[in-house]
Amino acid sequence: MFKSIITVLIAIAIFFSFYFLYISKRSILINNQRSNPGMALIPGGQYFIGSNKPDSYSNEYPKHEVKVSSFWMDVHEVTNYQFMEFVNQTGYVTIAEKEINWAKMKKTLHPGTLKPPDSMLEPGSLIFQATNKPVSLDDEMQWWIWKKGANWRHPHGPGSTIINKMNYPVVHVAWDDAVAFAKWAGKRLPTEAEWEWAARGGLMDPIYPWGNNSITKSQTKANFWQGIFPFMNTEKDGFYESSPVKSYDPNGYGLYDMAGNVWEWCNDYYNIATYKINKEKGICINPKGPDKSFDPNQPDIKKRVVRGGSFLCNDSYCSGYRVSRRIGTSQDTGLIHTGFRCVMDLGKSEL
Ligand SMILES: [Ca+2]
Ligand SMILES: [Ca+2]
Repeated sequence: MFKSIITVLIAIAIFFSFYFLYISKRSILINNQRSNPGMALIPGGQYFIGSNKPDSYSNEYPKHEVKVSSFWMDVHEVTNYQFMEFVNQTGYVTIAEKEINWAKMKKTLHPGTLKPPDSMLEPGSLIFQATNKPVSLDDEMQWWIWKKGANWRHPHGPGSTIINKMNYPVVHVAWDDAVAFAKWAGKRLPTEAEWEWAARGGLMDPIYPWGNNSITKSQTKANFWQGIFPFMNTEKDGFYESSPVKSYDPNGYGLYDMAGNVWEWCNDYYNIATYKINKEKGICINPKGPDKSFDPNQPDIKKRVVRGGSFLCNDSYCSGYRVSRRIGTSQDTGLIHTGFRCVMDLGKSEL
């Protein structure tokens, strides 16, 4: 009897030792949160990435199990102010600010691709222009136009400015620009698996970062396109294009604009078949994406994954604000609705 009481006491002591170790590690993490201002600690976990819901796109199938480790994530998209600090300190020049080197570009394209007009090779970027009537949505070049001189400092081209938009997300940044910023900041771009896990905000299989309430029927929770895309925008959410970061409620992890505002670059190459390939592997631990990109519609273009949708998304067109929605974007292309946020691995003392 006495021996069994001792055994129970030892078991209780061991349990509490581990419990207090866990609590102290947790408090270290919480305390360290102060040392990573502007970032939220995203606890690691295991989940089924992708979607099999009726409104899903084919590249979201099949759902498959992934496991991600804990990491830090910027609570908002990188702002013009943050990007300006980076440029001021490093002299970095974005891709949209440089002339396109046709000889170099040609090597990455399908043999026989014709040289575009010289005007298309001058520095510039893609901006949105509403149509003057409702149009069919099968040709996006109806609302995208190449604007000479458009870049992160001049989002709508020469004459436009970000002077009063320091707390807006930086745009017209290509994937390489985002990677350069992340390195300078001592961070990195999130993987697609990390991004989706974080967007879910701790909820079980939600459609949106806030849960399952329809984006059109619930109180405004994100900056997207209301009305008839790309013709008429009612601006019910208050913004025609991008909005200052943190304009809407955060998700369960304290992350803002994980739906809408601007699309966010992930580190992964975009391959339409990534999920099918990963499903065969069993549980994918911290998946980093495929070795190369592949989009059957544009097989010669190197694409990276972007997530979260933008101010141009609505249900009739892309529904990019769904947590599982994924598209590929040419990695050297800047767009007026694409930005990014960064993540950081936990330090050794935090593991
Ligand atoms: Ca809007
Ligand atoms: Ca966003």
